[in-house]
Amino acid sequence: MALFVPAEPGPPERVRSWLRTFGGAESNVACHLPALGVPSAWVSAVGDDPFGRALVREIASAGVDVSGVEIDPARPTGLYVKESGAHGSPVRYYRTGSAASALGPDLVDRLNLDGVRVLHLSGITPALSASCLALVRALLEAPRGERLVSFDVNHRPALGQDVAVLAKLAGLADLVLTGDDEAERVWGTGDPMRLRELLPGPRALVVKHGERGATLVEGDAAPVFEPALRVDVVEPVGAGDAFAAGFLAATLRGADPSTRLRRGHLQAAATLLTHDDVGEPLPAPVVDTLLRANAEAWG
Ligand code: KDG
Repeated sequence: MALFVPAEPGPPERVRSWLRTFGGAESNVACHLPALGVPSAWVSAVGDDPFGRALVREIASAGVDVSGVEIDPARPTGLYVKESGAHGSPVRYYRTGSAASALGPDLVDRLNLDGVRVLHLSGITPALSASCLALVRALLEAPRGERLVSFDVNHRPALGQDVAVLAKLAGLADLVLTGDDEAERVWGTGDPMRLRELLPGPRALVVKHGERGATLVEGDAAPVFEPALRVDVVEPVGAGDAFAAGFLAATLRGADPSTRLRRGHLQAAATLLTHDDVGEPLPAPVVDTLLRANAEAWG
């Protein structure tokens, strides 16, 4: 989606200058990955309009392969507006009838997933329309061989997602990422071990506990908790996507559980420091130092 953030202080009714950037859970994840050394592609649909052209160009300039993005001449690009605040950012969507909401399961036949090691999906897309739900379900049910399918629950109260549907879709993934607050809304608990019992299908589960840290429960191994990095939050939207990208990049490299979680936290920290949904990664020397630092330096 094209994303609008106020470019001056004051109530939105009075703001005249807006920064136009871009955002969306899956494209945010895709945008982080090239900077982490992982090639990525984003598949979606935009309208044949200036916002669509701009966001595809900007996502491509992050190094993302956008060749699978379709242009829908009949529908507009989705928009969203974010009021910025460190303790939550009210968002407004203008995406009913958008190009992306018209995507459907026929897309599966046009997708070339050869060589794709991770397919990342989110609980947002299935909430956009019945056809989007059918698409995400088809992707989760398709044979995948060695490919890992990750699913970020992304429960957004403003979207009115059906929590039973979210729970069912998550159960079909290999890796599920969720905040403990959203897990509470979907499964009635944010406790990682209790969630593990409720979600026996996925091989791995990452439960994020906000500014406290995150827990990885994988296979039969004992849960691993890693504290988050303390940062002065500018605006939190997009941090979960950044975390997913850092975690997935380290997973693809075969890193150990703590490093995978730390990579997630480091990527999230960079996004928390900006009004943007993606932001700039932390400088490599800072990342290297923090990856090696002991637990006290983090928590
Ligand atoms: O995770 C961030 C997303 O919530 C944001 O980019 C917008 O995809 C979005 C949505 O529908 O909330």
